[in-house]
Amino acid sequence: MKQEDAVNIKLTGDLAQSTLFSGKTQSLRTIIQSGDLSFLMEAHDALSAMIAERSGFAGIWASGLSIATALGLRDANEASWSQVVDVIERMSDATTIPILVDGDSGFGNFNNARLVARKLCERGAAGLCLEDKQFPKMNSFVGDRHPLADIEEFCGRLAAAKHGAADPDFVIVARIEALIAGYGQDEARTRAMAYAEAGADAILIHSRRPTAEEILSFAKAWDGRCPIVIVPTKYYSTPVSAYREAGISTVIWANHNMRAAAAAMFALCERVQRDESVAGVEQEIAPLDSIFDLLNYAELSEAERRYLPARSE
Ligand code: SPV
Ligand code: MG
Repeated sequence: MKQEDAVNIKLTGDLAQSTLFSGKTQSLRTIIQSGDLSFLMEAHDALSAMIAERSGFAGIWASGLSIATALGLRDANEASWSQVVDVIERMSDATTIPILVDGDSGFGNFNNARLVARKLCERGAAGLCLEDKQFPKMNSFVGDRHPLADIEEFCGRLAAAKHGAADPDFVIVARIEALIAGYGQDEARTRAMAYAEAGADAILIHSRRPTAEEILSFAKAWDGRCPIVIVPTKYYSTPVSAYREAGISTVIWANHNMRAAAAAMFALCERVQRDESVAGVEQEIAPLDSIFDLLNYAELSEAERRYLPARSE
């Protein structure tokens, strides 16, 4: 084989897998920009990502909280950016729908943010969400110390992330933590306008109130210069029709696969430990065939027929 052909084959293989040619960045852009309310489902590893896709979700939220938890770490930047990138690569390789990655506050300053954006884009992510906090961040539902980043400095972080990704369609979402940190609507709006100006493709406005009131007031006053994304974790009982009416673009169900898995594993381990038997749980867990189906073992059998020499034994 000529060296040129070898290079071509390698390029075809690698780049066909990369986000640049997978259409995932354009798909995420379409989801976020569409006039209909869209939903992103949380996933934290390849298995949960595959299940989200199989269930019909058009896109995935790679939750920082859930990924950290699955790694046995706290959502306080204990996971390094390269650990997160490795998880995202597995999730992306295992699915065809776009992944918006929770990039916390960007793992440092503009330089860290652009490095993370570049690597995430290379490894199959469709977009990156950066929150306007300082490094190290703390989960927005834990404690009251959530120091915000300086607006101008954070605008630089957003712009650097946007320029860092090789794919111009890579989506950058700017997350506003002003309401979480105890500032009012004015501060949230000032920040949202600055971040849209800096090139954010959407604004994520976060709240930890038990009702959607402050999110809906923000949406009402917003001039629509870019789409709004929300995370109804604490205000979970508001019907999504309220978000449609408010012109919100995208809802993120942010940690529910991780919490469902934890609840199921707690219950199962407790029962098996108590009963000293798995007989009672067999009917309640995923049949092995459904796992083999999800992972497409049939394709491997087909490939064996194609590539393995037939043997007589
Ligand atoms: C996450 O899922 O990690 C988020 C959303 O950032 S939240 O935990 O609700 O802040
Ligand atoms: Mg997070």
